Amino acid sequence: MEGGKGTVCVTGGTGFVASWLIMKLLEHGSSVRTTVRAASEHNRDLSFLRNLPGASERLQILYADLSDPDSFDAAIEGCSGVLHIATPIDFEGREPEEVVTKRAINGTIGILKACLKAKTVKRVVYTSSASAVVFNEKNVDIMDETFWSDVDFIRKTMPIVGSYMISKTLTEKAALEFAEEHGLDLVTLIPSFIVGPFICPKFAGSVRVALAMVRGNKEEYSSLLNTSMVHVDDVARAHIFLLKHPGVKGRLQCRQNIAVINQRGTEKVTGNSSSSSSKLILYSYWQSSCSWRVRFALNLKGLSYEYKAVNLSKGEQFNPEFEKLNPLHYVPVLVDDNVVVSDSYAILLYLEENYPQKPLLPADPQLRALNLQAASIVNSSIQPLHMLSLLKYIEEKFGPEEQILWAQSNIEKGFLALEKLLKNYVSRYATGEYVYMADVFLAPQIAVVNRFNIDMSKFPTLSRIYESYKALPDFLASSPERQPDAVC
Ligand SMILES: N[C@@H](CCC(=O)N[C@@H](CS)C(=O)NCC(=O)O)C(=O)O
Repeated sequence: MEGGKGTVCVTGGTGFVASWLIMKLLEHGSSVRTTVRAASEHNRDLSFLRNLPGASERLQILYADLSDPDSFDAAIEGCSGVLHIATPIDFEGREPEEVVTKRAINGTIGILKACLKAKTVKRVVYTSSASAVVFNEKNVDIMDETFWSDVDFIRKTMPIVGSYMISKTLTEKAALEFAEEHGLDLVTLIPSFIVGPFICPKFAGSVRVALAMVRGNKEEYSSLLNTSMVHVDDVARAHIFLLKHPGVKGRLQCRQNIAVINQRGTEKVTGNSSSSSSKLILYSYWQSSCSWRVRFALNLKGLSYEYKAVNLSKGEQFNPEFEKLNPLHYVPVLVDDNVVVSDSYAILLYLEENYPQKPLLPADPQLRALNLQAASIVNSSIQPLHMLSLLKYIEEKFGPEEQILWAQSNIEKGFLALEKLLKNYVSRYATGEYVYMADVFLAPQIAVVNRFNIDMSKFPTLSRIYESYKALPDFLASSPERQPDAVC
């Protein structure tokens, strides 16, 4: 079979997606060239490709290897479209990350050079991966095509399995840059977690993981947490669509449903992204800033909860029933099934460990420490010094004047320290562009100080980030006046 008008080259033909795509292209009447690695010639039976309907007339299999970037020239020569799917996968960390990445980039650039040499290639589709998008510290619900994975973050958090994610991220960037520089019509397709049937003899890795619960493989459950999945047939159709529609440019995500699997691993698989546990109960008082922190955190993590009001002005915190939950007689208290935890700081750490979605502590050690420190300053060195019971005591002992002066001086001391601490990290939020634990503690704290006539112009950083908090729906929904026990 000669290459010519309409012939499509698919790299990595023995893989899960590529083999399915070859089958679909043949069904559509296309002529296909595919590449497989020569090293596997002796131990790999290619009959699953050769026996596909239409293969004997319209499928040609050639040897090429990403380790030899020039080896793709023959497969690409004369083709009108190239679908570059071949990619090194090494989740066991057998090779150093740099080796995997170098092979992926050099191989891809070799393929793109072959496309330029051929002079017949009108369109290239590079198959990237959601791994090139989602692994970063950006604490948002939706990541579109403008998001990139952060390779330093991957190196820190996934030392063994990270080479695939890093190589996909850097290869996609390199491909886009090369195409831009050389005027090559290239689009990148970013499928999420691919599932569905397969024709290749090797058990497709993502399908194996998707079946973790069926196979009872608990170690693999975590890969499925909040995972966006897509059917292999849709991925194949997206490739074919992109070949035929040169007007579509840039990066394109290809995803379908989101499987939300409860952190405990087995309990639920639902069809939407809002979580999960209906067992959480929060004992709260609408005006309590400590309760507000927890309400804000629960909202950020998308956790629904039952609200149980404890009326502090009526002394309900001293009821014997409540005392069983917190012998200190303070709100908030969180009950999660049979776990009871009080003190907002402890609750936040509990949530972080048990509901890790939307992390409230960044991975970077300095930023993490700073978040803990800022939260702790609010929790131990500001709020306890202006809490109602203490102020009442001061008022009784020393009079109302002393009460307000005491509160003001302690709040200002804490705020001044926070201004200095955050100075080099602050951006839209306390420690950067994302809402973390420092913000969860700071936002309600700043909100309540108007009770004490604090001159906030002395604290420009805190004033600025407070403006950002006021634009956050999760913060607004947790505010006192929107609570069921609010008396406004
Ligand atoms: N460090 C604790 C402090 C809790 C606290 O002070 N709660 C206040 C409301 S913000 C309370 O329950 N006060 C009741 C009282 O003083 O009797 C936390 O963060 O949960």
